[in-house]
Amino acid sequence: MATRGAFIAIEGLDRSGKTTQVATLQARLDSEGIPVKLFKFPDRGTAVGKMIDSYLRSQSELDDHAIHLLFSANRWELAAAIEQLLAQGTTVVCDRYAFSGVAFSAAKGLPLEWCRAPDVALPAPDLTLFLDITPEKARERGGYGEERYEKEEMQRQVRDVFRVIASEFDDATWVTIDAGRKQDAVAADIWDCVHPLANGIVGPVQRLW
Ligand code: T5A
Ligand code: NA
Repeated sequence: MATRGAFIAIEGLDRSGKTTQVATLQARLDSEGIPVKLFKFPDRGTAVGKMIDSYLRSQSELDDHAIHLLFSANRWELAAAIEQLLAQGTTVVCDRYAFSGVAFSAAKGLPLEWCRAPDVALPAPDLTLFLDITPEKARERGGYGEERYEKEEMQRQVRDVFRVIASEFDDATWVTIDAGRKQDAVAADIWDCVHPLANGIVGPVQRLW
């Protein structure tokens, strides 16, 4: 039976090592001869992404609802491309996805169900790997940067919302990984989870949510 590519999301708190691990995973998939394409959300390169970038760097102000919808629109801009790649048998790895969208906006106080709504019917990851890190460990990595959400109290609240989101998934679809360890140990756990999906998936892409 024909298979499609696997859709894998790497989620996590700021400084948890997502971008580092996504690059390591891409190299591993490449070396195994598995076609892979990376996406990163927000994608700051699109027209919507430029507005998001300006907001995150505190160069512009936006209503909490408005910025939430822009983050979602940024995913919708790329949803068709993701689906096409999956159909062609390419594994798609996303550095953040809709779960970050919900977690960060709900952490600011917007209702969880309102936050979910604009992402309903987006392609759903087959596997989400949540890189979990304590604020204390994140601080050891040089602390948070200069961007809008990179403050300890905000990150604690985001972590709480991610726990709620995680509880809605089964153990095969959402895996929490202790990202406070050495890079190689985290990468090994990620590969253990991705490896069984890397030769493709039978059946249609699921939908959020
Ligand atoms: N957001 C995002 C929303 O509000 N709504 C949305 O819908 C979406 C998609 C920008 C912000 O937007 C919010 C969430 C964010 O606040 P971003 O552009 O992904 O999101 O954020 P970045 O700043 O690019 O990424 P992070 O700061 O979150 O970092 P990463 O990617 O988690 O971590 P990484 O790999 O860059 O590593 C951080 C540092 O730690 C070191 C690295 O070398 C680096 O210096 N490091 C380690 N050190 C020790 N041990 C390890 N195991 C290490 N792994 C990495
Ligand atoms: Na990153």
